[in-house]
Parts: sequence; structure tokens; C-alpha cells
Amino acid sequence: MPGKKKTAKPPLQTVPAHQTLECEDKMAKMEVKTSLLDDMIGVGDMVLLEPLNEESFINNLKKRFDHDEVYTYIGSVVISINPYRSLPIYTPEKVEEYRNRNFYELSPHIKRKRSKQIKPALEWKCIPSCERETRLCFALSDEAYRSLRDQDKDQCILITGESGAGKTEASKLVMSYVAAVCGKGAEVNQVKEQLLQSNPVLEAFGNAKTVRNDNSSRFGKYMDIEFDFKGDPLGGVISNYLLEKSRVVKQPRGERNFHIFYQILSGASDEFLCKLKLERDFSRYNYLGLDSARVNGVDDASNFRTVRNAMQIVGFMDHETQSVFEVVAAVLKLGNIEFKPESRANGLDESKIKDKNELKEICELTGIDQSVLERAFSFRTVEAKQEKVSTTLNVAQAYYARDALAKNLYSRLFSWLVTRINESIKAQTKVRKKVMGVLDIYGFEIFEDNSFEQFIINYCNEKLQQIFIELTLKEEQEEYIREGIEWTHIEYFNNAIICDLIENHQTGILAMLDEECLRPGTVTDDTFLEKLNQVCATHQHFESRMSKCSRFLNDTSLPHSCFRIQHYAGKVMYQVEGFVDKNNDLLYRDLSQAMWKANHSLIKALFPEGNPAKINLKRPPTAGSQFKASVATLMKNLQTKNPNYIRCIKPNDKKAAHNFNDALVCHQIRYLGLLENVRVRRAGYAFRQPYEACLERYKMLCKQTWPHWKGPARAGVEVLFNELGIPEEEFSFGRSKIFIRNPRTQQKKYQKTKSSTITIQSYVRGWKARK
Ligand code: AOV
Ligand code: MG
Repeated sequence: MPGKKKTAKPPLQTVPAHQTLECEDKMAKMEVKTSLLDDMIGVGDMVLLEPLNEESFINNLKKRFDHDEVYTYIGSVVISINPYRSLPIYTPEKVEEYRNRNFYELSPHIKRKRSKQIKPALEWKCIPSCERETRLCFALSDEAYRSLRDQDKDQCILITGESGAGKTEASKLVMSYVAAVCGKGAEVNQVKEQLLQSNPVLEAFGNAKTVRNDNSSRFGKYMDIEFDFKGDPLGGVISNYLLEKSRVVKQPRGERNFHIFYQILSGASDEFLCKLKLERDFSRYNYLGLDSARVNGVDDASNFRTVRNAMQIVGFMDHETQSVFEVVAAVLKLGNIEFKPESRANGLDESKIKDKNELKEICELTGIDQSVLERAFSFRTVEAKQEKVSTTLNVAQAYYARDALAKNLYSRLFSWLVTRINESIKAQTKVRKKVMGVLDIYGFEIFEDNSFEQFIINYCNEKLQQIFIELTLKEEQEEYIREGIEWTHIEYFNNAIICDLIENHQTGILAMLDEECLRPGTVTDDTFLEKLNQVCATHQHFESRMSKCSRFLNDTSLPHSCFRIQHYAGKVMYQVEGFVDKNNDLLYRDLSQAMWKANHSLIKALFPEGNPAKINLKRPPTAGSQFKASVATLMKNLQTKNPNYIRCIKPNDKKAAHNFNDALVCHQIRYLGLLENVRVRRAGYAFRQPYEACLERYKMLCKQTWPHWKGPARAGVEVLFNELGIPEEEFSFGRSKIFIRNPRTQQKKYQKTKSSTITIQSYVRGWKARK
């Protein structure tokens, strides 16, 4: 047995006979109870599942799902299945129950009561009370929070899963749980409240209804919550990743624009709407997708009040809020500007604005000079070698310019909101902070038409899967090495090969897209696709019909204008149209200059490059390369922290409660590598505990260690295990912890009873029964 040392015989201690009996009796009762529970609701930790295969794995999840047990462990990883409905209330006592308890002692829960309608964010007052709409217990958050507070380890909570699997809800529960259990006092409460209220603001501006999710995050979010040495929150920092800005001007069928547009039209007072020169009727605005304007169960008007209230709590001044809504209104109204062709003497068509009323109102609202904006929609100035050349825009170019302006205004406003929120929530002290990072990004997406946005979103998900693979293995390996215990390697599908296909700095798809975008001459989406075909045709995760040597030449399901990537989570066909343009992300300089000249301090601040004194002829980095760089920074950051995982699973494609689609769940389990995850846990040691904690908890089972053990804790545990006759191959002594290979499965061999809790008691009872 590695690391096992002979120790001096410990002094004999006696236990009153009645105490031992009482204790055993209690344990026996508990086991019978938990065994019945196991049969009914499945095991709480997949590590204990017997036999372990895909079918039993899914059945276990299903059994639990049917009993509202939507959380299941794989060791310390939590699997969460979206219930798509309010779960029964959990009492404040439950929060208490999860506080400061060993991770394995309670079943994995986030439980909550929700109001009928899904609000964009939870309203959470920091200390549990009966009036609260949310009560939750979350062992994982507690574990992360305690490790952070007591062991001084920075933590991160990585929430992954496909679109609609429940990541955003889980991230809010984590934040709420931490807020509920950490410090009190007016100042601390204000910090907590501001951190929590940043959610409804960002969701209103950054989430939208998609066919996959009525409240889909269209941006990636990483939030560091900072704590002092006592574990009280000091503040936070939010990083946002590439907002899907194309949604501002166009939405796929059945989807909506960002929530805020509908909220403002539904919830603002007549007076406020009039000030913003808006009308209440959604159908007045070209930028609002009409076939899905109202979402079932969503009250846009009341959500608008929630958002305004949240903005106030986060610390937005009235004039700032006013400015923000002016920009929102201007974006909405930009979509109503229409162009018509007007022939010129040289035979070319020039675009003219059809009806200048909307333009006039936008300019009144935002202090933009009307003639400057009008000109920017008709001409484009190109500067070459200190010479300015003006060319006229045709109608298509004018629409392009209008949409580019709307997208830029909105996405820059969104980034500004994040910066502004950060100003409010940042820690007001320079003392050393402990950090808990919570990552909630857009989930893996497969739509009918997938474009640059899905490509970016899915790339981000590949990176997260990669970090899961790396860190889960690394963490296990490092723990065994640290503790001097041998580690058995288990094979995973490693998606590094797909990450490389996308991000390799020479041959990756992003690099080739950049090369194409920066190349002089005529660049189109087709030339980009041709290039991809030359370089990637033989890559085993890349499929296209363009190149003559393509293996997919006869695959009629793959149009010529598309390429397909075999992602870790499934095959996605990308429509190449728009890739070059979206990656270039160009805004004509005339427009940025018009914005910079606006008599509106917010808009001016959003377009610093419009300042003629700061003209920079260098191209700004492309959207793809910016994203790649920010994801790389994020991954580096995550690697410095102790990871905690929530793997979210979507039970069905219908957004429906009580509906568990085996095939869909099976697919997710496969690509998430969850079965392999269990195997890794089982090949190693499923349960581990520091000697002190182990002895404290189980000393009552051994006469020599009860009630007080005088020697070192490790020696006490050795005595304990010795006396109980647990076979040596079943456990290992590490440097600071005892490692138990598989407490439950061993126990089951010798005893018919089962337990849903990993306890050494049940393990020991198994061995006792045999003896
Ligand atoms: P996502 O974040 O994973 O998708 P959400 O967290 O937004 O998914 O969840 C989608 C919807 O499922 C929510 O709006 C709720 O209606 C429901 N839901 C999720 N979790 C729970 C829960 N614990 N209890 C009750 N209902 C829940 V995306 O942002 O699209 O990738 O990009
Ligand atoms: Mg989300």
C-alpha cells in the first residue's frame, strides 16, 4: 500500500456499550431508509452506480429527474438537468443544512421556488427568509466558497452545456447561494445586491429569445466575485465576450431581438416613450422580428421595471439611464430609415433617404448633426496617401452602412454597460482578495442556418470542453502525484484536434479567415471557402464539397456554399455567407466621425476613433482574432483557479417540463464525456478525506479511537481501518488524506442494502457484515 507507515500502537480507549449499540442502530436504520430512496430516486453519485454503462447512467438520471432530483454528482462534478418548471420550495433550513457540510454528506441540490413567470433574474435578499422567492441549497457552491474562504484557494465555477440546458439559471443560483451564506452588514449587503442586480441589466441587453431558449445568452460572461480574508464579498469584475450583434438588425424566424427593445416599448410610460420619440407598437419597427414578438410567460413590461430598478441599485445615475435608453431608441429608429435609388448624370445610382422624418428624430434625440449623418449615408470617404476621395453609396451600400451603425452602436453600448457596472461593483480596497469566478457563456448551438456567430460560439464551447478535459485529468493526476498515489490513465476523446482546426495560428480556420480579410484584391466568402478547402480538405473534422479531392463530393446534404465541422458536440454546417464581412466588422469612418461629433456624451464616448485628431490608419483587429485572444486570456485565468464544474443537460427540445428524451440526453452524455468522467473517478479513488476530518467523523466506529484519539490523525485512521478489517487494496494512505477506492460497490457485494450517501459507515458495515 503506497505511503502506508507502521505506527506505534495507539492507547486503548473504551466506549460505553450502549453508545456503540445506539450508534449502530441509528446507522442501520439510516441505511434501510437510504436504500429505499436509492431504488426510488436513483443514486446521488454516479460513482456509486452499479453496473456502470450508458443505459444505467441514463436510467439513473431519468429516475432522479422524475422525482425532481435534477442534480447528480460525478465525484465533485455536478450534473444538472433543466426541469423547465418551478421545483418545490426548499426551506431556509436547507440552506443552513448545506452550509459548512462535507460535500459528500448531502445529496447534490439546487432547489428553488420560482414565480410562474421566468424573470430575467432572481430577486434575492441576502439572508434567507420566508418571503424570499428563491431558496436554494447548493453543495457545490458551498464547497467552492468554503475552499476559497478556509483554504485560501481561488475558485472558478464552470457551467457548460448546450443552449437551453440551464447554465444561466445555474450561475444565478450559485451567485445567490454565495450571497446568502456570506457576510452580513449594510455595506456587505450593498455589494451583494449590486453584484446580483447586474444580472437583470445584462440579461435585458444581452439575452434574446431563440428557437432553443426563450432567454438565450447572446454574449459570454465571466464574473470574478472578490472576497476578503473573512469570506465577505468586496466586489466583482465582469468580462463579456463577443455579443451576437447581428441580431440587432436581423433575427432568424421565430426569434426576437434583444429583450430590452420589447421591454422598453411595453413597459415605459407614455411620457417616457414620447421623450424617446418611440411608439408602443412593435410592428412600427423594422428591426423587431414580428413573428415572435410576444413570448409566452414573459412579461416584458414588468421586466422593464425590474431592469430600471436594477440599474438604480447598480448605481446608474438618472442621466446615464436616460442616455442609455436614448441610444436604444436611436438604434431601433435607425432600422426605419429607408433608401431609394436616384440616378445621377454619370449613369450611376446614388442612394437617397426616402423619408427624412425618422432621421430627423434620431438626430434630435442624440444630438447628431442631421446633415452629417445624411451625408454619411450617401457618401464614403476613403483616405489614401493623405488624399481624401469621396465615393457615393448605392442603395445596398447605404443599407449596409445603416445596419453597421446600428450594430456598432448597440454592441458598444453593451460593452459600455459592462464597464459602467464594473465601476460600481469593483472592490473599493487594495487588500489582497480571494476570487471566485463564475463562467456562463452561450451554449453550443446548431441551428438550421449557422453563420459566423455560431462558429464563434461553438469554438468557445470547444475550448471549454478542452479545459474540462485538461483540468479534470490534470486535477486528478496532480492530486495523486501530490499525495504519492499511483494513477491509472483512462482514455478520453480529446477535442484538442478540433480546437486546432479552428485556432491554429497558421492553418486554423480563423487564421485563414483573417488572411483572406486582410488580403488585397477581391475578397469574397467564396474565396475564403476555397482557401479553407485547400488547407483543411484532409482534416478529419472538416467537411466540404468544394475541393476536387473532397471525400464529400457526392454528399448532397452539404451545399457548395457551406462547410461542416464535426464538433465534439455534433456536426454543424456553416453557411459561409457573411463570414468575411462579420470578421472584418468595418464601420465607414464617416459614420464613426458623425457619432463622435454628436452632442451626446455617451455616443461620443462610444466612438473614440471618430476623433479626427486620433485617426489611425491601421486596421483594427478582426472580430475573430479579438475573440480568440480574449478566450485565450480566459482559459489562462481559469487554469490558475480551482475548477468546480456544473454540466448542464437539456432533457428535451421542446422547452417542456416532465419530458425526458432518452436519445437527446444520451447524445449529451456522450459528447460531454460523462461516462469517462465516472470511469476516471472510479479507476482512482472515489472518496478522499483529510485524516483529521475522517477520524473526527468515524472515530465512533472503533473502540480504540472513541471518544478521544491522542496520536496523529493518520495513525488514528490506520487503527480505525485496521480494526474494521477493510482490505488493503480498497484504500490508500496519501500524504494528507485517506483515499477510498469505491466505498459503495464494495459494500454492495456483501450487503443487500444500499445507500445513496457515500459514507464510510456504509462501507464499513459491508465489511462488518462479511466478517
Ligand atoms: P442556458 O443559459 O444554458 O442556455 P438557461 O439557464 O437560460 O439556459 O435556461 C433556459 C430556461 O430553462 C430558463 O429560462 C428556464 O425557463 C428554464 N430553467 C433552467 N434552469 C432551471 C431551473 N433550475 N429551474 C427551473 N427552470 C429552469 V444559452 O444562454 O441559450 O446557452 O445560450
Ligand atoms: Mg444562458
